[in-house]
Amino acid sequence: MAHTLTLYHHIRSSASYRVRIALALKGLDYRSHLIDLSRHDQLAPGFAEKNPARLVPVLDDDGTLITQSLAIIEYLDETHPQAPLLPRTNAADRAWVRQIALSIGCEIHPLQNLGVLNQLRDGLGLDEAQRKDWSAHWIARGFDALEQRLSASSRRGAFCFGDQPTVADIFLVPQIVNARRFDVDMKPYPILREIDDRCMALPAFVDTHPSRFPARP
Ligand SMILES: N[C@@H](CCC(=O)N[C@@H](CS)C(=O)NCC(=O)O)C(=O)O
Repeated sequence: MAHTLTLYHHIRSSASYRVRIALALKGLDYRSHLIDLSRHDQLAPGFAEKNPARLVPVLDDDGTLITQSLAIIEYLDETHPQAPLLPRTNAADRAWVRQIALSIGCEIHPLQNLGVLNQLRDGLGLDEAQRKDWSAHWIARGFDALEQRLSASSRRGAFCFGDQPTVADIFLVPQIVNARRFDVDMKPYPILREIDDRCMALPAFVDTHPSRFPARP
């Protein structure tokens, strides 16, 4: 089958992992183009044509370029309606799911993005331990609110919303990978851990996990 989708992504990027999960949940085949952030591939001249912000992921659907993991995932959800990633029930349910994704994508993840951590090191002179504390602080603050929101909601089921994974879970699981990387204590978040465990029983989350990709020589 001819590939029409190409994903520009980095193995350890949580925003990239989100899109890999969405593609897997929908059973979509795609061409994988790795952008190694540790080798600054995102700064190579050609990549700015894909994304002037020089961030991954980028999806190329036969020449249509899309950046921002949530925009990519919603695009995939609209163009490939099987295995819906947003509730088809009503607007309030969809807003509820999106608010979880956005609380992670806008309020947690950007604060411990590679560029921010590099600026804390190069611009403000923070050492590795200080940068780790910084990341852990913002993740814990975001997870406190998320745990509370999920514990209080009747919309929660086996997953963040109901009994099928949605965009909310797609954002949550990669953020938990980051949390563990920054040694965030996950004990205060039993609901988040339970949902993570359920997701990690699904091939779409396991097969696309950063640890599944061979290290580049
Ligand atoms: N809001 C964006 C975030 C994209 C993003 O921050 N990507 C990171 C990797 S997770 C990146 O490319 N960082 C490269 C850098 O900071 O130089 C999305 O959801 O796609």
